[in-house]
Amino acid sequence: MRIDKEQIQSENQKNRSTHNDGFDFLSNTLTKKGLDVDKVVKQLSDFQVAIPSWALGAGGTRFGRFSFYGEPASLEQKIEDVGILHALTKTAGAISLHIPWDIPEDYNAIKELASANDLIFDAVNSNTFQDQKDAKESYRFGSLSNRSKAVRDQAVQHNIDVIKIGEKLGSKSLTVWLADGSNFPGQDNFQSALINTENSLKEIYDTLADDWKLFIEYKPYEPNFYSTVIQDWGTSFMLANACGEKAYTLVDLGHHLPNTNIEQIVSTLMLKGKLGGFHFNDSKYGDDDSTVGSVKPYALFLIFNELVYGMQNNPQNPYPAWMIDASHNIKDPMEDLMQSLEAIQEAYAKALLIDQEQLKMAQQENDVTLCQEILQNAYRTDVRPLLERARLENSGALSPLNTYRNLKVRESLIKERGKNSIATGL
Ligand code: PSV
Ligand code: MN
Repeated sequence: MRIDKEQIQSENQKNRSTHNDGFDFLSNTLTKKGLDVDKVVKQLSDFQVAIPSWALGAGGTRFGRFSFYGEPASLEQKIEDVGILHALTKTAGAISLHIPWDIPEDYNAIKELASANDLIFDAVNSNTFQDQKDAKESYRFGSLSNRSKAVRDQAVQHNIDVIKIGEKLGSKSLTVWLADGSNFPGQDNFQSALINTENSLKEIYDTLADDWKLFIEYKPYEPNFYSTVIQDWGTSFMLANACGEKAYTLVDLGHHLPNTNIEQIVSTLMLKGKLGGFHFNDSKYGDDDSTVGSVKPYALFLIFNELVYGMQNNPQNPYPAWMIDASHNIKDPMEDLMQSLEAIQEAYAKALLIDQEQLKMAQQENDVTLCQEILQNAYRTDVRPLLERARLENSGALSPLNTYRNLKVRESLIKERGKNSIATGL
């Protein structure tokens, strides 16, 4: 199914004057403070976040999976879902495929469908954390780090195949996340595992076209609970440097131990020109994959402060690839993704309000109180009218969530796909 502009516009009409009042008030206030409001709205419009193909269905818990009615059962339907998200939010202009969960059959048809939905293909993701049907070797004891050369070769070849799929779709990057590690002390030799991983990554890296990038994701634990080969940003950074200039670290917000200062990691990586990609989600305990901004919105804002600073001051760092990496066990995945997109845009907008010059001066004078005031003044501003204006100017919905509900999108999807369709993925 597809939502057309007219449906969105007639929904917008209902709240247009409330929006205008809110926007005019905020715009006047910010303009008086010396802010270029049009520029901020434009920056928000330009900010696009990829939706992963595995996020459109219901995710599982460690103990079970409860499917959500009307889930997309094919890649085509997943693209349609991202198309709906993008039509409403104008923020989800890309899809990120996970291989082998979503291998296209007819590449031209898939590309046409994506472009009809105004979508591009973002990073492709390999999967050596699950055994594939009919695969000769098993990843039970690791993939790129495995003691066995045959297993490593299979895992390297899989990544090369994923790059080839991505090339046919117009993707420009490969994201590698490894589940490799050990469950018990003594099970593995840390040094051999790291050396094997580095060599395998180099083999993959060597096949990359000049305009491609390799993103190396890290995570401290899970699915292994004693050690993980690429456990932290430092290990990823070291491996990226060993591979070469097209290799970068990817930060996934959920992949940190509690209370880690993620904004400082972002800042360091951008200074070194090595922050390649970013996975958004939120968490309370571990890699919870909760809706972005649902638990720690202030931390997200502080991270965006560093991202904005880096984008403005670190030309050595490429523009990062943004993606939501969340899972939805009890909410409608589409609604959850809209909430995540809104939270991302909100944190970004608030970070754009920070008066960087004033902050620099306050830091210079060691006026710690003022530094905090500057950040919190920006954080406490209700920026939602700016987000609405960005969507409105691009023919998106003033309120994506309400429009989705008022247009009964999920009900139509259930009618089309049936109640029991199941999405491939986690
Ligand atoms: C692993 O936890 C991860 O963050 C990686 O990005 C995977 O590709 C994704 O989640 C889905 O398993
Ligand atoms: Mn991730």
